[in-house]
Amino acid sequence: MSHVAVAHPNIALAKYWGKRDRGRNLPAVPSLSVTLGGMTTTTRLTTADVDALWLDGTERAGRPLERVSAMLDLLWSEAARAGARPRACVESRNDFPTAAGLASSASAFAALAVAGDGFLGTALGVERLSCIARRVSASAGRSLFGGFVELPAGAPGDAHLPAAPLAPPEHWDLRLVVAVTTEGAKDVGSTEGMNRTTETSPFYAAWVDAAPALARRVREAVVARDFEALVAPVEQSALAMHASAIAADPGLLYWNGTTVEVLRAVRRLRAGGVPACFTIDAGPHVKVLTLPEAEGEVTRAMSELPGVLRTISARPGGGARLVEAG
Ligand code: 2P0
Repeated sequence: MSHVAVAHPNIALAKYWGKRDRGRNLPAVPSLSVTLGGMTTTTRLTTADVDALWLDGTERAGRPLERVSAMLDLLWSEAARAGARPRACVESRNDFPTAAGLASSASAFAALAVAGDGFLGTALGVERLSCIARRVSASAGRSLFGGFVELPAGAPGDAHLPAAPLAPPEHWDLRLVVAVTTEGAKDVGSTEGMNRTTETSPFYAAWVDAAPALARRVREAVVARDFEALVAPVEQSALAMHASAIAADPGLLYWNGTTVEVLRAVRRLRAGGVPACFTIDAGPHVKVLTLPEAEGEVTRAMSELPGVLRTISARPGGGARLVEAG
């Protein structure tokens, strides 16, 4: 038995940062993302005696394998299947660099949800798969769907909280240029970073208060395909998220010097009439949103900045899907 699924990373225009309920992994704030085409995680499940995990050709044990087994267990129990869950050898590959800050956990767990559902024969449907992926890694719940996707905040005790598609990839040909500012993994992962922010940042409550209105403004701009209206709430969502993280104890400094130079360069471009705005995740890279006619100029401007190692370009893409079953 072998089942293969593919999924793509997503980038949040309105950020998720903080959990309402850690056990159920419910986000404290609503988020809105765009699923990216081009970059792909491919995940194959085959029958095995015990669960095993291979990431980009290297066998992994410990926490990564535990999360994989936990997701397969969730699929099995969600489908109320009796008996022992079949064990799987999971082989997952990314065709994009993990260190590029492109949320490889989102595409990884979205692909695993779909491949696992096929492998186990649980036939749960995309909404329940999104809910299960979200429980393992909240941003993964969004990568089940293509195009523009929303994940609401959870209410305490929520059992069912999937992401939902807002508009297909064809809705708006936004372009994303990633300015890569370092090679290598970040110091503090997203889960640990957001939990530390929740527990210790005096600005966490202000972030949770501000986030819903920002997400609403991002949503309106996306629905109207209004780039000018998108700029302010996208940048404020990223900056407010980072402000809350920077004020944690000890403060989370995801940025490096080049990050700040890129932010300034984006604003210079915009002052010169170029449609461009930035967002930043839990790492030092800057993701620049733009429109097709300005993509070349934005890419050139980013590439010329000292400290920018390279750029990666992306555009809206499709949701997770099974590509092989048998
Ligand atoms: C986002 N990030 O909305 C935000 C912005 C990072 C910064 O979702 O703890 O790996 O597994 O639910 O989904 C990354 O966090 O966190 C993330 P968990 P996840 O894209």
